[in-house]
Amino acid sequence: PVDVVTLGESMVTFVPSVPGRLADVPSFDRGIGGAESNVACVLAAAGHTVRWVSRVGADGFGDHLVEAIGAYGVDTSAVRRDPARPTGIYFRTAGDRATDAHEVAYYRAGSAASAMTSQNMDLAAIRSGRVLHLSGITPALSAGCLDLTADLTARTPAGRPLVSFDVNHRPGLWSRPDDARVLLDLARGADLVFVGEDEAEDAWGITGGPDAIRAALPEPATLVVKRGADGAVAYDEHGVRHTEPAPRVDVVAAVGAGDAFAAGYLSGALRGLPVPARLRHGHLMAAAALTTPGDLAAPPSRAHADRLADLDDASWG
Ligand code: KDG
Repeated sequence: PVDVVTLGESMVTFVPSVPGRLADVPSFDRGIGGAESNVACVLAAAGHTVRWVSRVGADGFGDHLVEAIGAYGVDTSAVRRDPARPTGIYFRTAGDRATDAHEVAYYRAGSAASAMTSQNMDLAAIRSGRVLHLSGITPALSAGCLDLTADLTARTPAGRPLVSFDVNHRPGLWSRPDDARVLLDLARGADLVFVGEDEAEDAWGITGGPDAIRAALPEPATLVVKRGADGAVAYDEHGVRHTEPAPRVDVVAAVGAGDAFAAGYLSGALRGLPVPARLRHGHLMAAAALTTPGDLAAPPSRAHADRLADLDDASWG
């Protein structure tokens, strides 16, 4: 089997090279985004076999996504083309340096990916990797996408792949009021969960930090709580808590950093590295994303990441 299968909507992104209001931006640089394909691309760059599963329109933007994601070495053979629905796209501002607040304009309602369901997707193929990586963006897209995510995070069938779930709460995408409850239920079905400390507070009202999040979410064998510049905390399947500081970087844009972090962590896990090294690889991949304007940065190679992860503790945090 491939190491990792990811499933989710990807979009062609339009991000300006200059700061300013969306209303004032004269031109945009084209890129690619989509939390789950971002994870796939970073994993492929780290030398893993990865398949990205989705639906895109039978249009030029769909061609671009399949070609660009494929160029990272990701297997796109299971991506289906929908002649009746468009590929999603989105525009955002370069972001405020101080607050990293972005204005975002999505054009994805009714997209090909939003029409994914358990009926029109090949569940056996989606479950065919060692790891299945999902995120809380997919269930926000439509009722069918929510059912699909629920089926894939259900603790059946026996022998399912390790299910990795990044909470990725995007309040602007949800059209139902119980998004917090839905995300908590989905996370409970996963084996490995990534969540931001601020995200857990915004979505679930958990204010007590990583230990309080673990108390509210004991089911996943492994829980990783991201604390931005303050590092990350992992609770492993043996009940051990690991903390790892993050390297200091000048943030250009935080979009995509969580995806890169998840990919770095998963890469370390697939290679059997100890949990602190998994967190370091997460931080390193996130650092690459934090220091570039687009959603997806060119990550360091595996050999380069290994050298950085082996730097002594004084060089970290
Ligand atoms: O994590 C980054 C993603 O949010 C971005 O690439 C776009 O997938 C995306 C979304 O739905 O916001």
